[in-house]
Amino acid sequence: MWSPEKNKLTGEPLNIPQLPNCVLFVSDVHLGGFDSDTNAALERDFIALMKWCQQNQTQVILLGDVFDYYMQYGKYTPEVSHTILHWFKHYHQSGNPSTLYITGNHDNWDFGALDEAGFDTEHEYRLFRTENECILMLMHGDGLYEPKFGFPRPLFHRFLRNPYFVKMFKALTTGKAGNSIMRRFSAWSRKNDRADKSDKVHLDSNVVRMLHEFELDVIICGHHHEVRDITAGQKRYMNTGAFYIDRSACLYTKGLFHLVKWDGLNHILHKPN
Ligand SMILES: [Mn+2]
Repeated sequence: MWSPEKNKLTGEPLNIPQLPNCVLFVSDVHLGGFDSDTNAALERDFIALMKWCQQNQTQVILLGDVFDYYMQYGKYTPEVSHTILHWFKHYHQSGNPSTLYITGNHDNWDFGALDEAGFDTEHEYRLFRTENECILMLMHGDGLYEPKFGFPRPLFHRFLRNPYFVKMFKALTTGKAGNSIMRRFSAWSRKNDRADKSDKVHLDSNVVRMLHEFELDVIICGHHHEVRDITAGQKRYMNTGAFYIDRSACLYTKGLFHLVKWDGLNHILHKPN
């Protein structure tokens, strides 16, 4: 259990914010990665779920790969993001609290547009304290920059996130062309990722290790597109799975975490019994 005197994770004085009472964690929407009908259905279901959260006093936290590929070029933002960024901008301007957006390996290249839409943007991880004093870590799941976690991103992901590569890629392409090239590449890598079981084992085993090594109580992430709800002693690992496949997510309410599913037809968030 977490002790207020120490923070093994950072070694710094504890300053961990409290998680709101009711939170929905969503990741891996991969909007823009499919044919136009599929993209439209995905966007419609996602926005409907965001509205449901607003009506039900539920704070949303996005855990990355909301867009299948997202790279901002100056003022240019990919078209696929416009409806959602517009919706959130309006939502934030209407006095709602800022939505935390932890970027993933498909939508990491934000250069201010997410902040402009009122998001609280994070590229690594965040910690929260729950009402029953559990420490929760949130991340996307593709790895972490800081070596102390022992969970480096795959070499290729690090290359894609490298500022020199990004600068060169942006210099060689227009916003539209660059996003289109990388979206095609994303579709290809998504196909391969799904086939690669070892990636899933890699994420799952690192999460369980980090739960113990850093005295965390709960880790929630996405990335590998399969839901997980694993209890190891007092510790809990939850993976939201992929919204684009299963309309799955995680819900925190009344001090408890649940895997949930969005029923876009009936606008119901199904919780386990
Ligand atoms: Mn991912």
